[in-house]
Amino acid sequence: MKQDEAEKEMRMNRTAKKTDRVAKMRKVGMRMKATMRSGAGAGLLIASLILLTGQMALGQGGGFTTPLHVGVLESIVDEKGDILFGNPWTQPGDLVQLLKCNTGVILPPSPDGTPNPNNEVIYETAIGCLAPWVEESGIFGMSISGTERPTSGRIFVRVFNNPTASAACFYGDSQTFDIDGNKEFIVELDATDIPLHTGDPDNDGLIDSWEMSYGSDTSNPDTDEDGMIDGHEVRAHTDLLDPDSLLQVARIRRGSGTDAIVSWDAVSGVVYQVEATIGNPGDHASYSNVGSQVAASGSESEVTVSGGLSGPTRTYRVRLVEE
Ligand SMILES: [Ca+2]
Ligand SMILES: [Ca+2]
Ligand SMILES: [Ca+2]
Ligand SMILES: [Ca+2]
Repeated sequence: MKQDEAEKEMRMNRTAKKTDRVAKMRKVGMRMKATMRSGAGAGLLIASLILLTGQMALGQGGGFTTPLHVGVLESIVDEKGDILFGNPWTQPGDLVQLLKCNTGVILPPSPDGTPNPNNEVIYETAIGCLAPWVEESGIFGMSISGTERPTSGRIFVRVFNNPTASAACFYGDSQTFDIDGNKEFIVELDATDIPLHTGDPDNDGLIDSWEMSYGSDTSNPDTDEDGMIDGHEVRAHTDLLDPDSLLQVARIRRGSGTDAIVSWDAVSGVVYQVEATIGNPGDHASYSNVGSQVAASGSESEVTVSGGLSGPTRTYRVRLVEE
């Protein structure tokens, strides 16, 4: 089966596979442990760990350190709600970091993804890195042992929406976790929706992180040059990279009798309000609603203006109704 077909099938099955969170927590924990026991490389890792720590353990009269298992149980989505890239068949997936909280709190990274010095990176992996029999996309797991394994302090997980931090435009942080003996850290992180680039140098209402996400130009307010600025296109759910996609009145035509029909390019599910003013739209023209709000169900919507063709000349416009 091709990778894209496999991924599609996995996505279709994703919802069905998330029915029992508690059972799954146990299952993933067991899988992570099984990886350490059964994998050839993992076996060597454990053996060397015992050799390294055995002497210390004997001297202190305590046990030696076992791996710390860290993992997420639900698929993480990006800033647009799409599942992060990476599964056992597609690597490298989006970047996952395990970091320290030296001051007890999480501090934001630099715009290039570099962590604050108080949030030192302990370990890095990628979305999709886990035992190969875990089928979901958008999840990860790690087993940390040896000198990388933290034995005290507070930690957290940071995930980026790209395989490299410097190319990412959004990230997400988990809850913090206090290490207390040998633990499984079940990561709570729903989405990578915190922007790394918050400036809007072209003043189009869209910060650079979102411009990167949509592929628009961070130094051009109207990337597709259709007359509608990038930020307004996002709000109107039109395509900011397609000059044929914008909010505009398509035509005004005759209805029955003196009725006029005003139609406009619409996006399904978006709500609009037609407005009119008498005469030409001068400065500070006062518009009033024509008819009720319209929830679009196709690529063009219309309202009938009763008597719209009689009486004075009117100018019509369509307003986006935002929640
Ligand atoms: Ca911008
Ligand atoms: Ca722009
Ligand atoms: Ca535009
Ligand atoms: Ca457009």
